[in-house]
Amino acid sequence: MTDIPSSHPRYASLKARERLVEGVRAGITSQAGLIAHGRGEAYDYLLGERTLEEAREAARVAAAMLLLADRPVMSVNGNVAALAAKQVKELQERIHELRVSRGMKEPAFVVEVNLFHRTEDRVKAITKVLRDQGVVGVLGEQPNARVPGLDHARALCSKSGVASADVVLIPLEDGDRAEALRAWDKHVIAIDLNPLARTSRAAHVTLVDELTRALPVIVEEANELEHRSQRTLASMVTGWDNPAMLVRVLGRISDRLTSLGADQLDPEGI
Ligand code: PTJ
Repeated sequence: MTDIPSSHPRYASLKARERLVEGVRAGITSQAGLIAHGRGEAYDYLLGERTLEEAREAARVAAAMLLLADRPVMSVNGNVAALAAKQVKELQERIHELRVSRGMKEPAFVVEVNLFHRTEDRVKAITKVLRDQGVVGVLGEQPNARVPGLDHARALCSKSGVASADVVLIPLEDGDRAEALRAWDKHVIAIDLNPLARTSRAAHVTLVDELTRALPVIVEEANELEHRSQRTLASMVTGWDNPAMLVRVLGRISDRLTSLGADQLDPEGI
């Protein structure tokens, strides 16, 4: 890895890039994953590289969905494994604990490796990264179901994972697959920095936020919901208006661009 000084103003961003480049070398991340990350970075810059109030609100509703679900599943790909295996473990663990304490019949929060550019070697490598981090019951190595409407290996999934899930959390998902999951009657939670992406628009709830920031926010919001009734959680979910939230995020970007433009014209600015 390149030695990046922690004093560099873009330290966190450069480290994330390094983790993905290393992920490609280790056979975890696809080369296309590097391009996807670059697109995400551009949107993050427009958002101000912080968790917006809209993302926190979405995280609260996402947490409610994960606590209420009969069978919640999180899908993990090569970018997620390289950037956020630790946060995946923390989210799985906490949601499981909260579901146990709420007396859910099937408290497990299943993690399944689902790849767009699927190769069996990458599935194996990602599964190992997740297991080494402490993620339990990782599915994906032996797919025995298909997402309807998708062709090729990107349709593969597991009967006891995505296929039987009622709620699916999809960080950094391809738009086609997100739409196919929704058409399959799954309740979809997306994490995507691009509010215009088909994934963001197809999801029932979208966290327009950077993955490594967003996953801990879902944990924080789930903790806040610990003692709320099932009824209260259900009304949060039914009251959520995802398209309206996406419009608010676009408004934030537009305001930020306007204010950055004004700062650029002011030599004292920025
Ligand atoms: O590992 P695989 O084979 O499953 O492939 C994974 C990628 C991400 C390459 C694949 O799903 C893909 O091609 O995705 P897309 O269609 O490029 O969409 C990825 C979305 O994630 C884009 O809208 C990006 O803006 C967004 N994104 C990228 N990095 C981040 C992100 N969103 C949140 N946090 C990030 N760190």
